[in-house]
Amino acid sequence: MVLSALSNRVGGAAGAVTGLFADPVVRLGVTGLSRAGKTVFITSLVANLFHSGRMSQLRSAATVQIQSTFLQPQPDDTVARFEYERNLDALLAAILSWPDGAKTISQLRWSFRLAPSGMLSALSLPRMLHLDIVDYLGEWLLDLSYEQWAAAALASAEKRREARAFYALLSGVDGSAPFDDVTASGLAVAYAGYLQQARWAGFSNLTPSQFLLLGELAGSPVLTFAPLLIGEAGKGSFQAEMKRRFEAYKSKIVKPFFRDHFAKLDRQIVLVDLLKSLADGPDAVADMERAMGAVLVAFRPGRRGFLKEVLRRKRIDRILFAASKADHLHHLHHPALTAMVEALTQSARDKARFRGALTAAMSIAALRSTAEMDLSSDGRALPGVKGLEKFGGKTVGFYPGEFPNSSASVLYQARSDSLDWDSGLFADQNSAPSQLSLAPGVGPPHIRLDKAVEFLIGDLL
Ligand SMILES: Nc1nc2c(ncn2[C@@H]2O[C@H](COP(=O)(O)OP(=O)(O)OP(=O)(O)O)[C@@H](O)[C@H]2O)c(=O)[nH]1
Ligand SMILES: [Mg+2]
Repeated sequence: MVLSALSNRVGGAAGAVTGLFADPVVRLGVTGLSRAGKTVFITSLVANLFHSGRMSQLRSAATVQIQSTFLQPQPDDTVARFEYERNLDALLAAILSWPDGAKTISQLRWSFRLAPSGMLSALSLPRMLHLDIVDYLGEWLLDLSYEQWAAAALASAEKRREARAFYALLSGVDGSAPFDDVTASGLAVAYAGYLQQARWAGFSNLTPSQFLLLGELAGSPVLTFAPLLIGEAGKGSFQAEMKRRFEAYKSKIVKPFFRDHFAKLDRQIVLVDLLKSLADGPDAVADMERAMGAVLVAFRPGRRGFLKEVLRRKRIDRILFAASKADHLHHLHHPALTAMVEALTQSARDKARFRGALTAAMSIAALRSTAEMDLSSDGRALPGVKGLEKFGGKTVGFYPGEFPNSSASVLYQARSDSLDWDSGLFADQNSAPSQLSLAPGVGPPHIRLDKAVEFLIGDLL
């Protein structure tokens, strides 16, 4: 019932606005590694803007600045539309696998009709503000050379079962031998196959992320390369051609993306699924730190390189770094989680602040699918949560284990190749979202989504 009410408004409102091009447009980027929670964030955000009953921290809503909000047709002809309706259906039906998996970028235009404010408000007409929400994958290769990327990619792949077939092929490749197309495409297919499987196994740090998409460039040289063990190799060699293709990939795919999309963003949220990495152990946190390091390069371009050039004219003025899926933890653990995101993104935040951007770190859940409960063990009360079991559908209580309370120690252990956390095991809850039945006027349940939105766009409303 709620769904159809939401859908109706989507259909009915489109095209009802005049002056489309004169009104201010704000572009909000939503990024993170794959599975970080980008799709759920945007879906829940839009649903909660439609029905703002759970958005009390969004001050503008409380002060009735917002007269109405609605979706508009996607304004950018060459970018996929973010499939809000389909994603909302999935969210309301508690479907676990999301339909729009790995798409490089998709976008949605959301418009606000705002009450006039100021001294002449009685004489003014309502204002319009368009918010373009851009969902894009964070795994881009930026200022890395082929050698640096190959070393990092092989270091991650080496430890993963999913990479065995690729390694078997790689061992037969001689980088100094003359280039040949058949070997190159065999190796690239094996490498893409490994990335695909590693993605399903839940790994992050899967580059180049475009290998995970089947686009029109599949099979072309810019997407037909793989990391090699770097050795001596001359002109015309297999290694030299892999390096050339890697550079072509950067200039033909990465650079246009940053020029056409990233460089136009005004506001940004970076989502990080830290809990999953914590549960997978120090190794996984180190892996995610490396991957995030690559993502965050975009927010602190160096003195030289194409990024600096592309981003020269424009800068993002607010960036929120958010740990997603915080509903997996009792609220007593949220400050420690936030401290960890702060530590992980420290240098990017410092640099962004230096460039004049406002930054913040938070723990949020775009879709709350648990409730808090006290569990007990040996007479000790443990702050936990309860949620639906992923397979089986029973409600179960969950305590993650001793939550590491020092972010410095977590990062130290991750960086020093520890096998397990000092404090013992830490588990991530893997509960299923429960079937949502929404009361009129309220969107999906969340944690601090309203605070996040207030930080990101509250000043504009
Ligand atoms: N409990 C809980 N689960 C969440 C939340 N946000 C996302 N998830 C789950 O995390 C998984 C990934 O979420 P998505 O929103 O699809 O992540 P994504 O970043 O869009 O993933 P890709 O598009 O594949 O890169 C899904 O199974 C979601 O149900 C949240 O706030 N709470
Ligand atoms: Mg997604």
